[in-house]
Amino acid sequence: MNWTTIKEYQDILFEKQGAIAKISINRPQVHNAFTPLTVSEMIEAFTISRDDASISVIILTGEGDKAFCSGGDQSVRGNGGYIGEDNIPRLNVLDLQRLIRVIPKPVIAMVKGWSIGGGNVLQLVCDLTIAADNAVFGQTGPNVGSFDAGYGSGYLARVIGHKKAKEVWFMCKQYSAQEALEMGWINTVVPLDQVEAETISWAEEMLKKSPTALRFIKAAMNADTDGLAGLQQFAGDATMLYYTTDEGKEGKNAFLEKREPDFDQFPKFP
Ligand code: S0N
Repeated sequence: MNWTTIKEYQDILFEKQGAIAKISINRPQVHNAFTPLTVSEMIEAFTISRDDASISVIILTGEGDKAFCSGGDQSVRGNGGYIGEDNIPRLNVLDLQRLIRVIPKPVIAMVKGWSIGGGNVLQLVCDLTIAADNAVFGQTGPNVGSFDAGYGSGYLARVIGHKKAKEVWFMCKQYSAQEALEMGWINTVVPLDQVEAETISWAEEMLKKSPTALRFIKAAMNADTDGLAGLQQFAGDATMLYYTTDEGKEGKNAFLEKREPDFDQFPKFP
């Protein structure tokens, strides 16, 4: 594939091919476990992808064939969170989860190998998941003294059902890609050597679709699960559209021209 680097980072790769961005966790020596730095780099790369109008679809993956992500790097876990260079304990992966949810473009997780712990929650919050046949999914929190009681539990229950979600967390079992597919946890499974081509082909299919339609579908589905925060995103999208209408512009123009607005000229559809 013909990827070009958008920006250099220490812990991630940030690349682009046409309108598709790819963000790869680049710590294969620890199965792509993340530190506060890894997460802050991902937050920046996702923010750039959100703001760049030439990017329409984002792929999140891990470098190498052995792991998508094995969660928080336990070697830097301190009192109250994961410790970076500033010595402040953080759980900044929660900010990244929210960003992936609100970014108004499809985000695809491309999973090869381990998708475990907080890494598996990242996979979960992506809009779609394309897995290689060597992918393995699971949560380890109750084994290693951690848990994600936010999206990692509540949203998981929405996606695979309460009984299965409780099994995932209470038993800490590992599930094959095929088992994950049968649970509705992921979208498809393909042979490892085809996973990138398949992911690109799904991305290219979405590039042919109306971006505003995809944006509203994503926001609507998330509003259902994210409560008022989800509704805020959906409402913001509606406001953005309203600003582009003559009716919206009339209000602003009337104010600036110090006259009464003439809203009568606009149709009132049933
Ligand atoms: C993935 C596993 C099952 C793979 O096993 P395998 O193939 O036998 O490989 P290993 O030899 O174990 O691993 C290879 C090398 O990679 C290191 N490594 C792997 N995972 C991690 C990790 N997460 N942190 C640090 N190092 C890791 C190994 O140590 C080994 O290194 P060497 O060769 O030097 O020995 C297996 O590796 C495994 O079980 N990994 C740990 C998975 C895990 O428990 N992850 C953490 C789970 N918790 C979170 O992710 C919390 C996320 C979070 O931030 C959060 C979010 C919301 C709310 C709360 C939290 C919270 O912190 O609790």
